[in-house]
Amino acid sequence: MGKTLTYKILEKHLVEGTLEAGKEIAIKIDQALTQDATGTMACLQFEALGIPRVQTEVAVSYVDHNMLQTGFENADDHRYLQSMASKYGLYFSRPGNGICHQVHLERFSTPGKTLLGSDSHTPTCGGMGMLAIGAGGLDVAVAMGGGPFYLKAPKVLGVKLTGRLQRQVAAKDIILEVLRRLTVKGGVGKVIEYHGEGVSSLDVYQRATITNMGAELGATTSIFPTDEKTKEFLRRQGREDAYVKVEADADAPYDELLEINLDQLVPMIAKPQSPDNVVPVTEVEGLPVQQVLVGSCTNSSLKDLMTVAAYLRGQKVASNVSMALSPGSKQVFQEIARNGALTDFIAAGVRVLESACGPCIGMGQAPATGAVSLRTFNRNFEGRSGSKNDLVYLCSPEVAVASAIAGKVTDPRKLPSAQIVVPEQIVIDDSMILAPSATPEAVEVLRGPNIAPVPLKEPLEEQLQGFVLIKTGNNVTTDHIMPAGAKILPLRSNVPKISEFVFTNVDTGFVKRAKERGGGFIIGGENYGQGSSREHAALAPMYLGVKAVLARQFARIHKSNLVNFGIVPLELDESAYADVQQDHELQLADVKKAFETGATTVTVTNKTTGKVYQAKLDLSKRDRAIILAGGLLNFTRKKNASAVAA
Ligand code: MIC
Ligand code: SF4
Repeated sequence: MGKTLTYKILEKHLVEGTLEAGKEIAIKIDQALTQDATGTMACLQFEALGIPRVQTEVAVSYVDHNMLQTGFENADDHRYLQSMASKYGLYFSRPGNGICHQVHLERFSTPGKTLLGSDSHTPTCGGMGMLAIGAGGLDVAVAMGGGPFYLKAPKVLGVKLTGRLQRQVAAKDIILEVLRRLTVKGGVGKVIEYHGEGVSSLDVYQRATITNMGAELGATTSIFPTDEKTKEFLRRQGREDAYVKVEADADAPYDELLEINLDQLVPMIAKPQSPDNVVPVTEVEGLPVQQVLVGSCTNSSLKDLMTVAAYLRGQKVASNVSMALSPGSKQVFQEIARNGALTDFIAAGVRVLESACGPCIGMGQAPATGAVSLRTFNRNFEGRSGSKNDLVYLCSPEVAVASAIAGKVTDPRKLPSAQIVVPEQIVIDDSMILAPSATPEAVEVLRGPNIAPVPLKEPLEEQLQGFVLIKTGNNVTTDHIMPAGAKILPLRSNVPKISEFVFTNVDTGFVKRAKERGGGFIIGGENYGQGSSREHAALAPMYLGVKAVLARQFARIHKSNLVNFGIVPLELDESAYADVQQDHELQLADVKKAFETGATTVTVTNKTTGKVYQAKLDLSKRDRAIILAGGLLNFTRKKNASAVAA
């Protein structure tokens, strides 16, 4: 029988385990990426591992998230990251060079290779036929140190594309349609593999939009095969040597199948406040819009901006709309300046921002009270924009530009025809990517006062006892647990300080309660911890004394982050979840024993209601050992120490 592309790449990189869906495997990582918001922790953790030089073929430290330097904190972080990269062997993509995923796609992505990144949208490079996976910073630090990456062998969901996109229908509409059908938890435990005759009509920019936003499905990653379009993309990047043909066999055994006929697809939009709240644009047509933003790692490529420019040329942004735009990379920015698209933007009244994540992570452009904001981004979780009760809609660049001109949500098929030209020759200039030092001994790592040491946890106690600090519903995101934005992002290198903001957008009493009670438990619903890879959503609760999270079910990256920081993740059935409430007192009497004996349940006594639950303990042997040790750093150090002693 044939093989899927996913399993072909996994097979080539397999270090431990058997390739059977659901079983734990370990794979070799060829490339690693970090960004500044998760990167300072990842780099501090790498230093704590005591390995002198990164071991992956390529490792790149990007600065793209924390760019609003309203105090010394972000600037200090940038300086730390630059000196650390130089000493330990990472390339350093300077602030201004662009969003990590866009730059990595342009300058480093290589078909058939594995990429691990400390950002949930790392799958963007799946558009280049890479197996590109998002993870917590500590997992990336370990991979940079030469360790393998552990994951459950995924199921493979094949998406068969037939037909061809019609005029003004975009790649974004494909992924919005997949989200509409599968929901934000439809991809958990799966790789989404695109195939079928419709693939060849999509260029790499379009494929990357689709794989990027596969993160919103909760998928392990998404991937496309390579072909002439891939070759063409690499040729324009002056990297045709990197081309390798990778594809699934014709009889590849997909665990599940989905088919999308591109001929019939229409422009789509995700309504507030979830990326799977998707409807055809026609359903909300006419809704007055106050803000339109083009950018983010989903839709800020040269093709996207040339599309927006083509329709804006000679037009003005409506007087009720504030439109802003961030180019995905310096390459894109330089090109639009060179070919005149930038002039079209300025003339139309667009506010042009620097090449960075910007408003996507709440760094500026928070919308006005009650304002409808249309964004080409990937997430519209509550409050992520920086404004409470925000109304963020997610759409394609085509919908964004049509609506910006009209001042209301507009079906882009009403736009007049325009010629979209993506330049044949682009200027390649890597001067903003600094190579590591050839004399690392001479490099001093520069740390500012905002950079606090990574807190460590004690080994797992015999029993856990305490109060429920909060009970949440389903699909709680890491943006709910550990918000970002202009006020909080600068504290990413300082866990004691950032922990003051845990759950602040949801429940302002959480931190006080956690402190008064000396820690305790969190109760979560389904898909707990979806969204971003930020390990601060585990690290900061750990710092506040959270000992276990008992949820109906977890999102993949967050569950790993909990394990990495020694917090026990347990799964509750429906009746236990219904019974347990905030402020109840829980006792997990034999928790350590359960970890040691390989038990698959832990007995939880609710001392308030008198009920006893059996919570599911679904962790591999290695995960159990990590929690017993008090987290991955302790575990790795212990392992390294015994290796040295042996
Ligand atoms: C995001 O889009 O939420 C982020 C900011 O890029 C995060 C990483 C972070 O929180 O630093 C992600 O997607 O992993
Ligand atoms: Fe940056 Fe937004 Fe992409 Fe996250 S989703 S990497 S914040 S652009």
